[in-house]
Formats: sequence, C-alpha cells, structure tokens
Amino acid sequence: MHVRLKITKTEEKAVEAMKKFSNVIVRRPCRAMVEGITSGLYPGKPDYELALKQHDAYIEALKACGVQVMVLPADEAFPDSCFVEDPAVLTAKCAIITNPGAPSRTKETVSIEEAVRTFYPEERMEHIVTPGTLEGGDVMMCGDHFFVGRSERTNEEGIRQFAAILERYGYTCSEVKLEEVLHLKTGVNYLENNHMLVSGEFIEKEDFKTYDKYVIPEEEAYAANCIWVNDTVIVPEGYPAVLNAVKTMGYRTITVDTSEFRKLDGGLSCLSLRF
Ligand code: CIR
Repeated sequence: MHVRLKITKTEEKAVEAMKKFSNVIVRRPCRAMVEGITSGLYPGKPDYELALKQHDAYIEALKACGVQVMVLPADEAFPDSCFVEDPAVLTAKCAIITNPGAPSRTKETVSIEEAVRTFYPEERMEHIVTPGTLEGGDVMMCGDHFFVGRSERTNEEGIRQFAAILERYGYTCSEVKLEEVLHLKTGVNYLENNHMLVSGEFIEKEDFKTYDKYVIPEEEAYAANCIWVNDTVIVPEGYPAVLNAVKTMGYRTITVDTSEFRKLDGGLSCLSLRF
C-alpha cells in the first residue's frame, strides 16, 4: 500500500525557497569557439568535440538541480556566444540586457534578448546602452544586493545605468574595483546562506567582510567560479580543496569538467543564465 505523505504549507514554502531558480538558458558552443577571446592564462585551443560533451554534462547537471533548461542553438557569428551570462542579467523582478565591453561580443545581445523576452513582460525588460558597457560576469547577486565589478569590460557609466535600473526594482548595488581578473565572478562567488568563495585580489576586500568566506588556495583559483543552483553547488572538476570545502558547508555537489571553456577564461557561471 502506498502512503502519500502530505506536506504542510510551511514545508511547501521551505521547498520553494530552496528552489530559487526555475529556469536556465544556455547556448551550445559553436565551432568558431576556437577563435574565442583568451588571456592565455590557461593555454591551448579548445577541442570542439570535447567542449560539446562537456556542455552536455553541464546541461545534465543543471537539470539535476530541478530547473528547466532552454538550450539555444550554436551561433557561428559569435565565437564566445556560449558564455551567455555576459549579455544579460536576469533577476526575479526584471531582465537587464547588457552592453558587453568586448567589441566582438556586443551583438550577442540581439538573440539573447529574443530568448529572454519569452520569460519577461515588456515592462520588465531593461537595457544598458552606449557609452555604458557591462557584462553579466561582473555581476554577483547576493539576495537583494548586487556587487558589480568595474573591469576592462564594465565601465563607470554602465554601472551607473545598472544601479539606476536596480533601484527602481528595490534592489541595491555597489561597485567593486577589479585589478587583475577578467570578471568579478572569475574570482568571487556567492553560494547563498552567507557562504562566499573568495580568491586572489578579493580575499582582503572590505566589500565582502560580513560573509563567511572560504579562501581559495592559489593553485585552485579557477574553482572560485562555482555555481549554487537550488541548494546544490556545481564545482569544476579537478579542484579537490574547493570541492571538499563546499561539501563541508553542507551542500550537495556535482562536478563538471570545463577544461575546454577554461582555455577561453570561461567557467561554470559564464555558461548559463539562472533565474
Ligand atoms: C571572453 O573573454 O569574453 C570569453 N572568452 C570568456 C567569458 C567568460 N564569461 C564570464 O566570466 N562570465
């Protein structure tokens, strides 16, 4: 005999609260990814076939976190277009189409906007416009507060516009000056419940002093870019200290190999929009 357990309204709410994200957008890597932008920090050309396999595993990991995944087709016109995090910032209240600071990536916004519009009504669609530039990799959401990295890709005017938009929706925002890394989330990531992974230039920053920080060992710096998805944390494969630290925080973990995206300075967060 099957006994169906009834859950109370309070329990239902708790489950919903844990399930903060319902949707994810990703884009398949294109063959032209081998010509994507790279700092050369992690040398080598990406192996396209392997990148596709890793992307498949990434999608499976996301699905295992209870989200619906919208998979956009590869776009050969834009080598870096699988890094969908950069052309948009999606919040619970509004969608902000950005204006990427890398000239070869600026027009990635056109097709991302099309996809995003299927989830948000017209009056909640916002835009960062020239001379402002901003890339989603520079945006870290911590509850209702957003940290924004001022970087080579995100400028002062972009941050000004972004802060003004957020304010209209009741969110707050503060700037973090970047000295070394590509994007803010290259080096620091929020894992909810006050947990934060910090590396390199972010370890001592006053901005993050109220968080429970795990300081990433230098040799595992790339793994500062983990993602929290509904109480599971996806960790890049091959970083045992970070994996262990995240487990100790109490999270379920899934590891995904991102070696081919790393060669283009891309990590787990860059490959999806979670909302
Ligand atoms: C770029 O340089 O734009 C890409 N090769 C990597 C983008 C990584 N995105 C991210 O950190 N959000």
